[in-house]
Amino acid sequence: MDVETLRELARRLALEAGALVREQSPERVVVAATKSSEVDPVTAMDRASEELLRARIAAERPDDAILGEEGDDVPGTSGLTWVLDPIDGTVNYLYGVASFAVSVAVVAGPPDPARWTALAGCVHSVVDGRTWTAASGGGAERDGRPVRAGSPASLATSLVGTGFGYSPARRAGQARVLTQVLPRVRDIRRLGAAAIDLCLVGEGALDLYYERGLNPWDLAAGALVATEAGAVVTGLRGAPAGTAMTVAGPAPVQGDLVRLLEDAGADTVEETFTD
Ligand code: LIP
Repeated sequence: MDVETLRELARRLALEAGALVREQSPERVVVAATKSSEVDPVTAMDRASEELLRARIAAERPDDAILGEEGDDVPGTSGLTWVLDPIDGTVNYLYGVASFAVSVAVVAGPPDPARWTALAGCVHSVVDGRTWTAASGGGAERDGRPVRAGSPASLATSLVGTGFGYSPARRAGQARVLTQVLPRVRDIRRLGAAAIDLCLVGEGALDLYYERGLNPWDLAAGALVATEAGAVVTGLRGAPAGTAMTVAGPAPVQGDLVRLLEDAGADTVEETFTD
């Protein structure tokens, strides 16, 4: 199956799951369970969205593997893995803040951002319908129109997206890093959904984005959109993007932010935080 066919399948799956979330969410969304901390929620619609995605992939791509945020890994024999975030930005969804998305990507190789080759992906913003897609070597689009990353003149004039983890110790460290970043950039935006943040870098609506602690499903599709739109997406100290750190943006300012984050120790921040 060629990458453009995979792009269209990812788009179709993301739009169907997005319609499910839009049309079947309760008036008042409640927490079904929590995960890494009491502020890391999962809702019934997270689970329903992922169940739909898994059922469609099992039917249409039965030999492919699945790595999803809310369910068990499914092994495959095709060498391809579907990487699913059924609702990226779950806290926004829980509170009714409009920035959350369904993220669907398909990768070749091991289900590890450091070692996979992303082939195609889709990020579908559930509330307003914006739909970003990308295919390896085929470019990135929003709603069928090509997108390109911006070209900020400098780090000091760059609008930078970021996010924070769910543990007080991690957040204390991230706050310390933020004191190093904020004075050196135009401004910060914390929009709450990594997949959308990465797509906004791809269309120049954010100049840069960085976050420590992303899961593979948070970044799989959005990183491909940003990359295919001409941005660079890496970790720190020569590492690929991944859980330790993800930094996205156009060269050369992406490199300037990488160096700033390296100097701030942003890939190892953990603080002892006591109330
Ligand atoms: C979220 C990310 C966000 C990050 C949150 C959380 P989820 O993903 O998209 O950027 O800051 O901590 O990881 O949990 O809503 O799928």
